[in-house]
Amino acid sequence: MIKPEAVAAGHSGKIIDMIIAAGFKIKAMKLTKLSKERAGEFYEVHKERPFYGELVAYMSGGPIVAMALEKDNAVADFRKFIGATDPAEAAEGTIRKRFAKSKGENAVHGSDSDENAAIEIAFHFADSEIVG
Ligand code: IDP
Ligand code: MG
Repeated sequence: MIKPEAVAAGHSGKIIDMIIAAGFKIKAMKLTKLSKERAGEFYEVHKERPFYGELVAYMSGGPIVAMALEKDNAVADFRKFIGATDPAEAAEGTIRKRFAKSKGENAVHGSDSDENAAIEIAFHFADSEIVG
């Protein structure tokens, strides 16, 4: 996902360009807005964390761009490509180093395992919205 503050700042096109240039193939993509309920469900794993309420408000606060991406070793490569959660710790050249504003408002989300990628792709897309 491209997160709300990055979409609002007009960074979507640049981020999509970088994703493609890094060798990821876009299999599905949509601009959408998550309700509080949907954002809460997406981040349910963080329910007990102190920042959960803030995270749900932020992620439902404006449009996001959701994508399903394909690449060999996609999950690990995408996490490396976006950089550390906190932009202060993100490596040079990463999406978060370039676009993140803070540890919370950090421009992009990337799935953390193949299993969660499958769950998160199904959260955003019907099978008919994913190209073969
Ligand atoms: P990740 O997005 O790099 O996988 P996670 O630890 O899974 O990082 O956290 C999910 C999201 O929750 C982060 O991307 C960020 O938006 C938010 N978040 C994480 N830690 C904090 C924090 O300490 N304060 C505020 N928001 C946070
Ligand atoms: Mg995570």
